[in-house]
Amino acid sequence: MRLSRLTLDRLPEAVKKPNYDPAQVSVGIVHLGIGAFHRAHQAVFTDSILAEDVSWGISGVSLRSPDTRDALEPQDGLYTLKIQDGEGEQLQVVGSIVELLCAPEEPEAVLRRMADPATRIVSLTITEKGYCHNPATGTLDEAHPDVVHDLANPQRPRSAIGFIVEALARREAAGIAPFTLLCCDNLPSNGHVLKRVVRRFAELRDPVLAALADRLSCPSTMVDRIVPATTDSDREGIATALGLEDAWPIMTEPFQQWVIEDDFPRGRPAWEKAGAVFVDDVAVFEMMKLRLLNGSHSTLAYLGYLAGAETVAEAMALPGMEVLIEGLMREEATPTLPPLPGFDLAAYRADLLRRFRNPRLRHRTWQIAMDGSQKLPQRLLGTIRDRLRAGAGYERLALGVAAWMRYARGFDERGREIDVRDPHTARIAALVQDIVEPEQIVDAYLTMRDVFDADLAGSDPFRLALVKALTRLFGQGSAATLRAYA
Ligand code: CS2
Repeated sequence: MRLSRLTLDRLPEAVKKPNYDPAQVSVGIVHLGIGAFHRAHQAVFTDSILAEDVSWGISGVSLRSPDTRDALEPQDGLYTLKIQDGEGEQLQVVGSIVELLCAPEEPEAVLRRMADPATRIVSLTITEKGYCHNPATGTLDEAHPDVVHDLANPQRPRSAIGFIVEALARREAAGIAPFTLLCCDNLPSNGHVLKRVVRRFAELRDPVLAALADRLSCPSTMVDRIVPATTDSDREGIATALGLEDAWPIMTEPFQQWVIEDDFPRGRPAWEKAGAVFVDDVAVFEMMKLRLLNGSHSTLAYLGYLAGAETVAEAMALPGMEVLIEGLMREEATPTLPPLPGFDLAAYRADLLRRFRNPRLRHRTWQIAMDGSQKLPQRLLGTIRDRLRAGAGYERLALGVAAWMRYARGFDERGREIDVRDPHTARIAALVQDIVEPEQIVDAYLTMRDVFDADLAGSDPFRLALVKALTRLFGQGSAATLRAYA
């Protein structure tokens, strides 16, 4: 038997259920990128407030595969969230997603839903590469195949940006005010980045649309919750605990954080009642999270993977790793952050180390290692640029970047091929696969101007720091390099 509205009352007592009738919920939000992260984060905040206002249900859109729709539709959108750490676990069934759409198969249905007057917010978790932007500059990549496609076929878009601009055009034509665009991806000033790429795309389509894009509200947000990909053994465990099948449960940690700029002209759910924090300016929080959490995560992932650690917790247990990560955060990244009055950064860092050690989450280093070309600029390179300007050290950050260079080259320390997932896998392989000298590898990577801007690429000290770190990684391997920090 399957989890669904009909079987909700069969759930064991200990499982938290929606405190509203999911059948009464109507769509107020269209979410693009209905992956695990959204379902452990924004969908859960929304679930908490639906009892007070059923008009904020979510229409969840996949921009690529039909998998999520096909898994959740037979369950009326319901799914289980398993929240766990060393201290225990809690199961919760979430009911805020009331419609599932797959954009490539039903683009008209998606556009109709986005253009519907009841849709007041369009939110996004489409990952860094979904923005079709140049990660080093944050501007639209006008040569991106999806951008080129969507400009040529504006009514049959593929990219999130193409859908947004077409939906805005339809709303304008029908006299319906625009929705608020809510970016929930790990990008610095994510609302600004989104607005910039949407505006540029609109301008390339039609200058009238550019004026419309200028008036859009795109609050920035900082989102945080660690959400590993679901495995088959997770599914089995949930089926046993519920006594019902759930085709796609989500695993996560107790910690959750959402900091949002309060700029929602068409209204918004009272997410603050579920713990979200509304502020005037999110930039500082975003920078803190990207540089401390995500910068550490990427460093852990590349070094950990190379040293044979399958999960983040295993990587944290490698001799020297925790000392390295702690030092990276405290000595190298923290001094680059703007002041955060009243915020205890030392406690935040200690909490991050504890979260990385979470023994119950099997968060694969390989998962975090994906899309490095899109992640490194805001996670490590911006921090390094600030350290260079300040004449300060950045050895651990450089080691993280060098570990990416070693990893993305495509072979592990035993010469086995790595399944490198990155929009630029082929380009990176062509650049560096046949080179063995660390100096030449570094120089080849530094030609990637969409990752390393001209300043960084032209910096001799930076280049030398990378060569030094990469030489250590090739010469001694990752585990021995880490041990030197122990
Ligand atoms: C991770 C993030 O996969 C990754 O790159 O660093 O998804 C991380 O788990 C989240 O940002 C935590 O909020």
